[in-house]
Amino acid sequence: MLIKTIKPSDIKECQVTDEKVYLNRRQLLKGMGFIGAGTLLSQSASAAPLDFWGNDKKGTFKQTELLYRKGADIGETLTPEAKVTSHNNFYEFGLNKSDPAENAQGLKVNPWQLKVSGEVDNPITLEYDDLFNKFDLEERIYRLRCVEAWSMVVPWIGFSLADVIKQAKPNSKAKYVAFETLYDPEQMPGQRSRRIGGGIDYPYVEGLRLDEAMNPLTLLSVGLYGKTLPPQNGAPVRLVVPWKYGFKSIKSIVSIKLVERMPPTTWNILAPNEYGFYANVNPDVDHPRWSQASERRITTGGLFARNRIPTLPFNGYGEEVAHMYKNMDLKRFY
Ligand SMILES: Nc1nc2c(c(=O)[nH]1)N[C@H]1C(S)=C(S)[C@@H](COP(=O)(O)O)O[C@H]1N2
Ligand SMILES: [Mo]
Repeated sequence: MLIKTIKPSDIKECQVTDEKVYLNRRQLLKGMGFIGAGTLLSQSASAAPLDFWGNDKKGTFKQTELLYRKGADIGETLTPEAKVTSHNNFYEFGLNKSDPAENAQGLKVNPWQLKVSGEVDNPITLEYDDLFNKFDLEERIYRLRCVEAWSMVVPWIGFSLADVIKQAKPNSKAKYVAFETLYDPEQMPGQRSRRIGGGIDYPYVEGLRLDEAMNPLTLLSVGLYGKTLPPQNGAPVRLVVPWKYGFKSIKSIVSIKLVERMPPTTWNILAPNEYGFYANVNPDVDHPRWSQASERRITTGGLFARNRIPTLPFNGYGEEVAHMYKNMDLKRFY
């Protein structure tokens, strides 16, 4: 156990995450009128719900053990489970990194329906149990690189999105895939209040080109660290696209729709000059307000662990994915 010399309430979240980027992203929302100055100031005053070091957070949501095929070691130190499940972005439950773990524990995930529809010959609906029984579950250890320039290494459990799409039999019109998160304001405080939810027009939506969706790396995740996903990580099923910025990896999905045209995506709608449709991790294309050349790897350590590492093109997955973009200007299609 770490001996804490600093009370959690003494530490602003912006010191824990990357201070500059954290403030910048909030500043954007504030400028758009979604966060009052009071909100910015009250961050440190509100009691931190979690152990600051992230070591003791368990949550009240019941996770179940999964049966799965072990994944390949990628030679990276895993981010501890306590960090993966306590440092989250899930704006439906609030803007602070600790909000999702605090506010999402009551999310009802069973029953759940995930519909696969649109330009397909065989529309399918996956019920809660289908998410764990219909496909072989395998572990995939992936790097997750947030656009805010922090990253983690997470042992996800799930199955290839391609397996699901193949079952639905896309027709010749299908060119893109559109994803939607649950819309349930009663359960998601950020959907009831523009202040809590960052002014996003919910439901949260995301999209991929069909070849990106069919890439073997693209995962539908139903678990992490050997158990079902906790709500803050997107229970019961979320996307994981490891070569793209984290915001593409949409959580708590209820709809996957094959479509003809490039679908709208949440962060692109909010700030199109800052967040593109593609959002491939790229150290050579900076965010308009901060550098993407390096990232803070969240491993162990607390306040004093720097862990600054260079960011890799396609988050290190170039061999698997660069061919999909070989004729594209990645500065233009950011
Ligand atoms: N529905 C929804 N999905 C979401 C988000 C969100 O706010 N809402 N945040 C995204 C962002 S910005 C990141 S970095 C990842 C974080 O996933 P994690 O909390 O499991 O690490 O989820 C992504 N998926
Ligand atoms: Mo992110």
